[in-house]
This record gives sequence, structure tokens and C-alpha cells, in this order.
Amino acid sequence: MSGLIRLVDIPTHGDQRGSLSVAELGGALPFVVRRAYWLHGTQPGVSRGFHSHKKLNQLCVCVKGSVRFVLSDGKSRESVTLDRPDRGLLIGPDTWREMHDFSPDCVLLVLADAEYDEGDYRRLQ
Ligand code: T46
Repeated sequence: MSGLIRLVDIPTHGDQRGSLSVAELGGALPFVVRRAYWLHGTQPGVSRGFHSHKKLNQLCVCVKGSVRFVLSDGKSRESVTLDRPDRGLLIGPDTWREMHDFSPDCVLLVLADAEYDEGDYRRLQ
């Protein structure tokens, strides 16, 4: 795993009924969550992202299906596929992110440490 790719195992409780995964402060979550959003229904062949954030920290969990992230700090570029609900990807500031190869059933949950602010984005144009 590279320095760019910070994967966290999300504590999961399983029994005969199924599984329950928990992201809580001091556990899988290194920040207080101020916003949650999720990407779903992404059309075939569509890629998303293509930006970095100035201050935002996020934990991305693919709770259903799969998606491939490409991360870059301007020097190196790394790729990681998220395909399980008990694994999270932490993305901090100044990290370029692209999301590719969404499966048709992909639901990507993102927990963020700040409210939405377009001024925090660095985009190509
Ligand atoms: C990121 C990756 C993983 C809002 O109104 N509120 C929100 O909290 C967000 C995240 C988006 N929006 C609006 C802004 C756009 O009109 O939803 C629309 C789609 O957002 P965007 O094109 O930025 O989505 P993605 O998939 O390119 O990127 C998103 C997040 O924006 C971004 O922070 O890290 O997912």
C-alpha cells in the first residue's frame, strides 16, 4: 500500500443474522462527521471526481458494489478498488481523486468533516 492510499478496516459484528459495521470516532473515524452523502446510480462508463480539497477530510466506504479510486499528490498516482462494506478509504486535503469503473449497483458512502463548500474544491477549470 502506498502513502497515498490509507485503508481502514471498519469493525464489523457478525452473527447468524448478518453483519453490522461501525464507523465511530476513535475507531475507524479519525474526525467528527459533519456531513454524509452517497453516490449511487452512476451511469455505465461514467467517471467522477477530478478535484482535490483544500481542507476536507473524508472516509469513503463502498457499501454496495465496487468503484476504483485514483489518487494523486502531484508526484505519484495510485489506484485502489473499494468493493466491501467493511473497508474505508481515508482521503485528506490536497489529494487529487478520480473515481472510475463504478459497478451498476455501486453505492459509495462518504463521511466528511465539514459541510459542503464549493470554495474548498480545487478543480481543473
Ligand atoms: C468527493 C467525491 C468522493 C452538494 O450540493 N453537496 C454535497 O455535499 C456534495 C458532495 C455535492 N453537492 C452537489 C454539487 C454538484 O452540483 O452535487 C453535485 C455533484 O457533486 P460533484 O460533481 O462534486 O460530485 P463528485 O462525484 O465529482 O465528487 C464527490 C464530492 O463532491 C467530492 O467532495 O471527494 O465525491
